[in-house]
Amino acid sequence: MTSGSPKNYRAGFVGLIGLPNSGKSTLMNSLVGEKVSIVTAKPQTTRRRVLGLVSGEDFQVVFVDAPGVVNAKSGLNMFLAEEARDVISESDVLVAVLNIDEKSPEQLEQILTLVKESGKPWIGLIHKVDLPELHRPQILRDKLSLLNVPVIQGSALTEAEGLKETLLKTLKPLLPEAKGPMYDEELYTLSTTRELCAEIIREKCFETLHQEVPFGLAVKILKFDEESPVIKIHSEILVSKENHRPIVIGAGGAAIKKIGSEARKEIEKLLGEKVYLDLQVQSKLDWQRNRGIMKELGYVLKN
Ligand SMILES: Nc1nc2c(ncn2[C@@H]2O[C@H](COP(=O)(O)OP(=O)(O)OP(=O)(O)O)[C@@H](O)[C@H]2O)c(=O)[nH]1
Ligand SMILES: [Mg+2]
Repeated sequence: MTSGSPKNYRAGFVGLIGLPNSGKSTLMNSLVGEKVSIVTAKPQTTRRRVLGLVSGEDFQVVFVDAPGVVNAKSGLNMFLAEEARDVISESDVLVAVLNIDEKSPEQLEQILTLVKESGKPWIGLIHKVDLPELHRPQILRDKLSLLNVPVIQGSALTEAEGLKETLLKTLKPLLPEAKGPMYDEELYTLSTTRELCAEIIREKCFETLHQEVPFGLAVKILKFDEESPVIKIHSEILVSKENHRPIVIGAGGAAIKKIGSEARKEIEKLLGEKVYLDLQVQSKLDWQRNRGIMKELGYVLKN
């Protein structure tokens, strides 16, 4: 037991479960107070779970940001589906993130079914309430009110502080009792610096590139050299089709320059030091169907 931990200490893993684009990663960052998970306007941004820690006097929550729930039986999408399911089964408590701008109420119901069937304690979060309501969220509220679970609402974008306070207050009694914190209270994520850098590069690719290109793209850090006066990062952007390579590079190298310069600035902010960032674009045909490459990239759950 950590000396000084209060008697009623609680700690646990809290999975954020929702559809792609429901705002899980935005919520995660606002709860942690740091950018630990990348955010874009495109669905299926988050691919692997990201852990973000919030510690208080008598509690520690490890929030788990999962990929949006999708139905798929092969390739990268199957990994996303499995990863979301795994986060559900490994969490102590779940937050169903239900975004009011979702076009399909049936899909939102699928999230409710998943969290209900998990048998875990959970709360419903009606999210993005700063937006005009699109698709009869009152039906959702009525459904939630019958389920006998705590329901809160808010916007991680426009009222982050208030939402954090309400969410933590609602979550705390649902967390398992614990002798003390599970992780160092100073930590805010369990991602490594390499992982954070690779994700920043991927985010800039998502922002710069369109149509199907970002969805078939992965980022690998080849070398992270901290010995030299300027930190040198060598990274590879993998594309799944040969004709995506010139798109990532852009006319006269314009796209890759933009990705590189935006990623470098953000990595420098993260590391607090000057960085030299080298980006190479490689095509590996249909890497999403190649188990060896998927594994190397961390997109395989079971061996
Ligand atoms: N209006 C509004 N937009 C939001 C809110 N939270 C997130 N967004 C926007 O919704 C989009 C998706 O946000 P993300 O946080 O990446 O969503 P996600 O659920 O993590 O998405 P995936 O990783 O693809 O599953 C981004 O454009 C965000 O800026 C919110 O509270 N209000
Ligand atoms: Mg996300």
